[in-house]
Amino acid sequence: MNRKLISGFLLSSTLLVVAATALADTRSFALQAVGGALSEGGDTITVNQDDSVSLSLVSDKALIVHLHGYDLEYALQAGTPLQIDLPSHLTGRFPAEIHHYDGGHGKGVLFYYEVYPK
Ligand SMILES: [Cu+2]
Repeated sequence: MNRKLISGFLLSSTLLVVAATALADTRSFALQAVGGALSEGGDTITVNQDDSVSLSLVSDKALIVHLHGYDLEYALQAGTPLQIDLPSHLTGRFPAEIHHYDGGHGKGVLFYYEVYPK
């Protein structure tokens, strides 16, 4: 390979890396739960696989959210926003269930997390 070919190859590899990075978006969501249900922000978070997903979650009562599929649990203190970086490598529609609400039993699904294949 001569010098010109090598630099051309390096340039196209760099462009490929930039293109691949651009496909993964950064997505931010903010959800507010009142009385164990969402008061705003809708009940479905929709992203694409491998997006960087950041979720701010706040509840008027202490609760534990269990994200099925990814099997992750998040404990929320009343009135204190929790900043969560959600993984997005698994595709599908996953319920985020309330497991404990204000010291009592759960109140069902807080929101759905939908991850579409790339
Ligand atoms: Cu669960």
